[in-house]
Amino acid sequence: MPPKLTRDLLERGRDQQLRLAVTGLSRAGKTAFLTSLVDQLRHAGLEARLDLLPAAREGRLLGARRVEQQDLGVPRFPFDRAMTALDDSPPRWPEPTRGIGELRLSIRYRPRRPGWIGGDVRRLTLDLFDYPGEWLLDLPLLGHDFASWSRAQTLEGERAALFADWRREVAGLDPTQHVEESRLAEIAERYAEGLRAAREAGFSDLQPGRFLLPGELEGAPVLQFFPLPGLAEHDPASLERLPPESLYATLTRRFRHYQQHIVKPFYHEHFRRFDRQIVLVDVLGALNAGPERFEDLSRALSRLMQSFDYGKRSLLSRLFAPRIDRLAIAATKADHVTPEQHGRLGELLEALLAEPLKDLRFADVPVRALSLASIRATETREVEQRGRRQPALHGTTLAGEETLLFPGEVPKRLPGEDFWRRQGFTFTAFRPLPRTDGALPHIRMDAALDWLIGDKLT
Ligand SMILES: Nc1nc2c(ncn2[C@@H]2O[C@H](COP(=O)(O)OP(=O)(O)OP(=O)(O)O)[C@@H](O)[C@H]2O)c(=O)[nH]1
Ligand SMILES: [Mg+2]
Repeated sequence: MPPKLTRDLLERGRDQQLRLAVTGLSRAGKTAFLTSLVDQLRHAGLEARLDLLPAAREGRLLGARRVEQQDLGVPRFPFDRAMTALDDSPPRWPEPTRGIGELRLSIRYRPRRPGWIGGDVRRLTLDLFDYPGEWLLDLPLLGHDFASWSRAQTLEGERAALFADWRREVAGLDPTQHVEESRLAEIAERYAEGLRAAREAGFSDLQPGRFLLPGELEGAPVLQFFPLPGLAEHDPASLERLPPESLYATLTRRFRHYQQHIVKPFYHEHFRRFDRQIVLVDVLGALNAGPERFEDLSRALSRLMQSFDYGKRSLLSRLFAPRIDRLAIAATKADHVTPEQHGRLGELLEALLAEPLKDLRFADVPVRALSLASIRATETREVEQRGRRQPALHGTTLAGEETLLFPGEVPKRLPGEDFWRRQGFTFTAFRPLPRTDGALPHIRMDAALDWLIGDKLT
């Protein structure tokens, strides 16, 4: 056995290795979270503010270093590029992620009670990986065949209008007939346009993900399929008997190819073996986007979370079939609201994820809900208004304008009609705050770290 693999197995056996799933849809804040996590741990011994992480508070956390990642065939997570953007003048946000990136951190700490194994300083290896959020939504697609997937792609309300061109084109198609290759490509392009428009309009539940971000698959026939409406009117057995050149059989083949050759490898190579998970959700962004988007996000996340294995770990499962035994759900970008609203944000997230949380409780997997800001973009100020002191946020907009604002109230429960009618929440995108004292400024990254890895640092 190669020495690296033996060391990996030994570390896993001793539980000194964790693989953390940072799960979140597109723009949820995964890259910002990973960048901040690495930066906080690198500065842990000195400048980072990590009071909610006992190992750091007690001075036992010595720091972290990037080491050679597990899979050398996967690109490295572009940490340096992200830091260059954040340290720019004015600071910029890291770019949206276009492909997969891996990262392995070796964290050094002193245990509370030094034992004889490994001396006074121990090491925890943390494996992390980043990917475009768009691709994540393909995981639930693995549970479908072409017919059931087609049925599940319902288009209602505003979404239906965004797909109007595609719907016009697909309306006249007969699943039993042959359709020219170039025509299929055109209709698939109309579908991709619909998906892009829906993303632009703030919707989340968008499949297939590679249509939005094809990477090296641009123009390949495997991306030239679309759901077929009206299949329920046909007898399923007779559909299966249609000749290979029929529209139904052609689309089924392409759908299967997409599943087998694109989604499955992505899932198997990157998403199966996790020990811990943090689900990042841009709750405020969804609140800002209105009721239809908000529900769409809730539905997409519920489906998505069914793709992960949760449960208690044992030595055997740790080595051979890892399962997520602890989970954090986090509302990101909490610096967009004043601190007294942060608690509500976590509660609202719990309401948004009520369905998957029921299943997790049943599987007896501990979950913690919190709100955080991986990289702060605002500072809280007290402002006097009509004789009352009130908290407000100060930040610089992306256009460079210094702004002081009262973002409005976050509802505690799933918002009712009243909230949406008032549209009581304003969301302004800000530049990240410049770094002052070493580590990136954050809110509750230390609480998230404590929940996710703190028990391994004792
Ligand atoms: N104010 C604030 N904004 C944030 C924070 N984290 C992320 N953002 C904003 O959200 C945007 C998206 O964050 P990313 O980390 O790139 O999101 P992602 O999940 O990696 O997105 P994809 O790579 O597209 O899947 C950033 O460009 C920022 O504008 C935060 O802690 N505070
Ligand atoms: Mg990203």
